[in-house]
Amino acid sequence: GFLRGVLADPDFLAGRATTSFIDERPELLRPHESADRATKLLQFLAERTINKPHGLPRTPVVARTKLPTVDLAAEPPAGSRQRLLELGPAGFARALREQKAVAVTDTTFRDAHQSLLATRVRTRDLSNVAPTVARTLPQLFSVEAWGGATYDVALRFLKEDPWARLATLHELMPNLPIQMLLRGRNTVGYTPYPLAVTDAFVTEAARTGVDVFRIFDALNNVEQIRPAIEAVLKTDHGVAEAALCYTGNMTSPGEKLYTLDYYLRLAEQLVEAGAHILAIKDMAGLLRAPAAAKLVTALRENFDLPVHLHTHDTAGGQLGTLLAAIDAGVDAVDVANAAWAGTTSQVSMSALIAATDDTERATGLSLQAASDLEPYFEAVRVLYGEFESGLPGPTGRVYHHEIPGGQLSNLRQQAMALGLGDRFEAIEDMYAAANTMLGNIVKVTPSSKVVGDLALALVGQNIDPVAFEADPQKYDIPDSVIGFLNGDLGDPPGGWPEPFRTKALAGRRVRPVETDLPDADAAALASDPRRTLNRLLFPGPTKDFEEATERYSDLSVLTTRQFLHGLEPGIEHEVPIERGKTLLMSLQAIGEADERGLRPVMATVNGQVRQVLVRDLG
Ligand code: 3PY
Ligand code: ZN
Repeated sequence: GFLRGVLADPDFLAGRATTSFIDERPELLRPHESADRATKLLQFLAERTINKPHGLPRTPVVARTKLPTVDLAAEPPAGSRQRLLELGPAGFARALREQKAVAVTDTTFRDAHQSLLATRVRTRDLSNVAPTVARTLPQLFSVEAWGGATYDVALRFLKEDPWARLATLHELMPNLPIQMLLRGRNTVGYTPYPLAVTDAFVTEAARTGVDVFRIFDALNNVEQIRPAIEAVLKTDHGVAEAALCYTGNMTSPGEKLYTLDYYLRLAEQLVEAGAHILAIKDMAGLLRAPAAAKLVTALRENFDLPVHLHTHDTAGGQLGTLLAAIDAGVDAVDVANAAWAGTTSQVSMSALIAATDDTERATGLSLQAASDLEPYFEAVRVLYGEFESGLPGPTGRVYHHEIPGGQLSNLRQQAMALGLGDRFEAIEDMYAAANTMLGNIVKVTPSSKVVGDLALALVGQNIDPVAFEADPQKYDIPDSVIGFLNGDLGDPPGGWPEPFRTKALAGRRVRPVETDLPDADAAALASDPRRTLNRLLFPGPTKDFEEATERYSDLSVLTTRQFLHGLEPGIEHEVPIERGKTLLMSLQAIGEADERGLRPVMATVNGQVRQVLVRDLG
C-alpha cells in the first residue's frame, strides 16, 4: 500500500547521505545543497533531540482534533472585508462610526500570543484554525494577525518567512480584514528606518493582505506616524488607524503630563494627518474605567472618526474598562479568544460577548462560536508551555511600574536568563525608577525596551539609581539608552531629563539616524521587496533564517511538537513533505559524543537507517 509506495521512491532509496558518507566527512555537519530533503529534516530533528531546549509537553493532545465541526467546503460568508472593499477605507470608517453594534477585533493571532507566549506561535497553528474563524466569526471587524513582534520572531526563532504567514492567513480568511500593528517609522523594528522603507513596507503589506494598519509611535510623536499614514492612504484598500498610546493616570489629580488635554491635542494632529480611525492603545493596561469613559466621550465629541480601544488585562479589570468605553460610545474594541486572554493579553472574547449580548450594543458575534474555539486554543497553548511568561495571575503592580503587557512577560524570561529571576520585583521597581530618570516617557516598543534595558543594567550591576542619575558616566550605559537620549526615537512628550541627559551623553560620539536609503537597496526593494525588507529590517535574523532554510529545508511541514522537541523515543514521526509523500522517522539510537562534541544520531527514515551528526551544545 501507501508505505510500500513511499519506500520504493527512488529519492528515499538513493539515500545520498549514508552512514559511511557522513562518517568519512564529519565536517559535514552542514548538509550541503545536494543533501535530500529527508536528510535535511532529519538533521533538524536530530539537533532538536540532542539540544532540546524545552522539556516535553505536558499532554500529547492533538490540537486539531479540538476544532469544532464546520463545513469547510462551503465558502465563508461575506464579512467586513467585503464591506471594506465595497465602501472603501473612508466609507468603511464612516460605517463603523454609524453602526450600533460594538465592533470587535480578535487579537488572538498576534497580540495575545505576543503577550503570553513570547510571540512563539507558528503559522501552522494559526492556519489550522483560520478557516474556522472565517466561517464562525464572520461578524468580526478585523483579525489582528501581523506586525508588532511577529515579524522579528518569525525570522529569528520560527524560521518562517513573515510574508508567507500574512499571505496564508489572508487567503484563509478572505472575508475578514487583517489588521497589523505598525510602529510608525520603526515599522516592525526598534529604530527608525528611512522613509523609503516605511513606504515599501506598507505597500507590500497591503498588497500581501493587510487591510487595517494600526500605526503608533513609541513617544506619541505624530511626525513619526505621518509617513506611514500617508503610505496607507496611497493604497486602495488600506485603513489608516492612528493610535494614541495611553500612559499614566488621566483622571488622577496628580497627573500633570498625560492629561485629557494632552490626548485631545494628539488626536487632533492624527486626524489632521489623515487617519481614518483613532485608536486608544493602552499597551500596559493602565486605562481605568472612569478614564476610558471620559477619554472616549471626549474623542467622539471632538472628532468625527470612530474610536477603537485596545487594552491589556494585566491587573484583571479591563472588561470593566471595555464596558465603560462601550457605554461611552466606543466604536470598536479588542479582545482575544478566552484561552489566550487575561493577564498580559487582552480581555476574553467570550466574556465581552456575554456581557453585551441582549443590550443595544451587542457585538453580533456568537458566544457559542467563540467558546467553541477555546478547546483548540487551549491545546495549542499547552504545546507552547515553555514560553509562558510565568505570570500566574493578574497584578496591580502594573499601575506602579507601567510595563506593557508584551514586555512584562518577556522581561520575566529575560530576567531568568540573566539569573535575576528571583529578583523580578526589584526589576519592576527599577523599571519605574528608570522611567522617572528618562523623563516619564510613553513606554511601548521600542521606548519600553530602553527603559527595560536600563532597569536590567541597574539591577544586574547592583547600581543605586540615585547614584546613577547623579553620575551616569561612571557606569556602563546600555546602547539603547544612549540612542534614546541622543534623540534617535524623537523627543519625549515631557521634554528631556536634565542635567541627566547632558551628563550621560557628554563626550560620546553620537551619529545621526540614517534617513537615506543607498541606491542599491532602493533597487533591491523595487525588484524583490519582501526579501529586501526582511534584510533591511532584520539583517542578522534574515541571514540565519535563509541559512536555516538551506540547511533544513522548509520546516513548516513539521508539527509544533516535532519542531520544538525533535524525535521522541518510541514514536514514529510522520512528516508529510508534499502531497502524497510522507516521511516516517523513528529515533533508533544516540551515540557518544566524540572529542569535538559531535554525537551520531541514528534514525530510520521510511525504514532505512540514516545517521546524522549533531553538535551537543549541552
Ligand atoms: C508592539 O509594538 O509589538 C506592541 O505590541 C506594542 O504594544
Ligand atoms: Zn497590545
